[in-house]
Amino acid sequence: MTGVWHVLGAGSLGGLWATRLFRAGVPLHLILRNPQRLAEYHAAGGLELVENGTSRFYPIPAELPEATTPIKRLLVACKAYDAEAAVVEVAPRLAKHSEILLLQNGLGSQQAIAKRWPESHCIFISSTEGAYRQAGFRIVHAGRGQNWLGDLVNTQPPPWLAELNLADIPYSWAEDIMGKLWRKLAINCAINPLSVLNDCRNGELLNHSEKLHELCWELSEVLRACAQTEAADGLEAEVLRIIQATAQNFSSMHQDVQSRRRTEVSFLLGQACRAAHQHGLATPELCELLDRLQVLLRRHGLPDD
Ligand code: NAD
Ligand code: KPL
Repeated sequence: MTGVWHVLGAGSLGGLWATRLFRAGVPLHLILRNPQRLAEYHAAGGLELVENGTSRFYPIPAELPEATTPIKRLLVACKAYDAEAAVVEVAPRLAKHSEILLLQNGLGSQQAIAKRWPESHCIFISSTEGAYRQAGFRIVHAGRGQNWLGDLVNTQPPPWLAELNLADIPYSWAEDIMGKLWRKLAINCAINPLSVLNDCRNGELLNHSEKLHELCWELSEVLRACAQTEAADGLEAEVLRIIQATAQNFSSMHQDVQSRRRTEVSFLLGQACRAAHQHGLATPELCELLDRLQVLLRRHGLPDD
């Protein structure tokens, strides 16, 4: 084993990673946000993972951010809008040259963390796994997928990747992690806001093929302006393929809005619009989509960023 992992945020994806690492014998600690949540966790007896209809408890040790043991490898499993503030809480414990693994969707939060803690070594992760929380500490593994890991500074894969093998966590080392993150961001920008505005399952978006075409065209332009040419290639075809493959699903943003949870819009469509603006690109379709989405979010009493 290559040292203790700390998992910050015991939600859906954090719980999915933590339980699989723990049962493979990898030493790890969960970091829970406050004493009340820690007490609830102790009362629950651990994290419960439901896979293929079977449920098991994992009594993973848990602590508060202000514990004093040094942190050498930190998996940040909060939403993008919480990630930087969550790292601030444990920053005094970060060992020199610690590793910070960032599981956030979209872009923006990872760069902010990498800039703020330059002595740490940041690894970005793009995940297509699916998990959701059914109750306090009960997590359902809803869909298999892939985790792409990559590092903007060191292109060599780290030795602890072997622990992901042991834990049966699917992964690939991505030499071009920014390409993977941008591609996923663009797909989410094409599908998720439209599904919220039309209040529909992904498949129904096939009735809006002209709008999808215009959005994909502008998104491809944004990707090219950001030097993400590969991520731009064939974007529309992949969006249509994903819509068909997930036709019966509601997008994650649709689910967030339905459950009155804050969305990650600022790190998805907001990020695409900011990048367009920085590069002097006119993206009227994306801007209009963001405006309409923000109006809807405010109408639902949700933050529009
Ligand atoms: P989640 O809301 O289920 O879990 C986040 C957890 O972080 C919550 O338990 C929250 O209490 C905790 N948290 C927030 N601030 C904290 C702090 N300061 N200290 C300690 N804990 C704190 O979110 P999620 O669905 O696991 O998503 C995490 C990230 O992974 C998001 O960016 C999401 O887009 C991405 N993602 C999720 C999935 C999925 O299937 N759930 C799939 C791919 C990507
Ligand atoms: O990732 C997704 C999401 O719902 O967030 C898909 C299904 C690909 C749609 O954008």
